[in-house]
Amino acid sequence: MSLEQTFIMIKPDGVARGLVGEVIKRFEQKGYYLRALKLKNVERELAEEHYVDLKSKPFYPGLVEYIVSGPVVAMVWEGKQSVVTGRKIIGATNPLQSEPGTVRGDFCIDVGRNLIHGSDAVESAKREIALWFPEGLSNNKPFLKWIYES
Ligand code: IDP
Ligand code: MG
Repeated sequence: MSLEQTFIMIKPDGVARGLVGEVIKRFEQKGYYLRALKLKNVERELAEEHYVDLKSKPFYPGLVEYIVSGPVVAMVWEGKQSVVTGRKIIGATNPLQSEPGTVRGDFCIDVGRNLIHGSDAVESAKREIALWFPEGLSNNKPFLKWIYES
């Protein structure tokens, strides 16, 4: 069985609004397991590197300001197809187009305050996890047999 990892970050608005538990709950109850978590004040260089692919976009400076504006919760969640399913749990980039039942669909309105980040592909997840967790991950696999058949 190949268990994918995805990088999920609760952005400063999500932390400030007290939605950390709500987000964690949704990933936990799906059956994914938490390999890493930290509350972090983000250095500007890290925010810039995280969103380096968007550097040419007009909203990039505002996006970097948003990410450094308060602590974020950075996490790694692991399980079958966690990248694509994580994106479904999160919802569309623009919260007004996110379905109800998704995190963004349920808890936010503006694209520039869309509460949460999730890796968009397995390769970007690897890059982001290495960037945010250079110290490596914990070894936490307590309940696999209750989630997977084999
Ligand atoms: P994603 O977070 O759904 O993967 P991306 O296109 O990778 O979306 O954009 C990264 C982040 O940049 C978004 O989550 C959002 O916070 C911000 N962003 C994207 N498009 C806009 C925009 O048009 N205006 C302001 N912020 C934007
Ligand atoms: Mg993205």
